[in-house]
Amino acid sequence: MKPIINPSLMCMDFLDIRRQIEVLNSRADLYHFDIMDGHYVPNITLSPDFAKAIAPISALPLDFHLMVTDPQMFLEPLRKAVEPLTQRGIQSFFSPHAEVINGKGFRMIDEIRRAGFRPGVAINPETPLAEITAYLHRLDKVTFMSVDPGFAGQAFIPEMLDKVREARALKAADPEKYHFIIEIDGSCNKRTFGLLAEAGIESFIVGTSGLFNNDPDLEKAYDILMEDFRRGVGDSVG
Ligand code: S6P
Ligand code: MG
Repeated sequence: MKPIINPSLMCMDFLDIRRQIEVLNSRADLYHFDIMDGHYVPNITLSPDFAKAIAPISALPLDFHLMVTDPQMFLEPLRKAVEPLTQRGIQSFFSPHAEVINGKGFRMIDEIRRAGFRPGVAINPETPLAEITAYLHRLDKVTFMSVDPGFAGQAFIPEMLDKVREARALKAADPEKYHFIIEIDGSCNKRTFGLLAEAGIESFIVGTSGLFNNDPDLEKAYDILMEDFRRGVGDSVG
């Protein structure tokens, strides 16, 4: 299966945004777009206004990852921000954290769909899969965090891989019921690609360690990423 490559825009060079988007538009599959509120996580990154600036020059869906205590608050501003994409038939993702939506998960998923997004959820490394199984069949994507959310450049947490294998087994056992994309977020790079693909990851969010730190020239950095990926997956497959 062809992997989904999802560059994390918070790791871009902010002094060269337009050119980097032009480079990635013809290479990547999604744009991972971290939204933080300084409350759910102790950091602040991208914003709805920034999404509004990116949408007209993007050829790819935006993949919003809501590291916020009130994801609902961001639905309407982000729906508006992606209108230039929606008008071109490109549907973006909206993924709040399971840890904040549980208790109102079904309603939240309905609201995300009603706003025109593909619904996902993100789950922290220590959160078990059981926390999302009630509504898993309604999701288009699950983002498994392999670092605690909030910062780029953190160390990979291998303990979370069992949960990914569990999700893959569920999906394989009942493909009629489940259609969610299995995604990883955090420290996705040449040291982890093999492990991740072997566990069942289908979509790879690449940030500092997998893409942007590979080379100052983003075209070269992307070629290195793809070479590392092929090598990593090849090695693990044997
Ligand atoms: C982290 C955020 C991620 C990072 C990405 C960075 O809170 O949700 O999307 O941007 O993990 O990648 P790396 O290679 O620096 O860990
Ligand atoms: Mg993220």
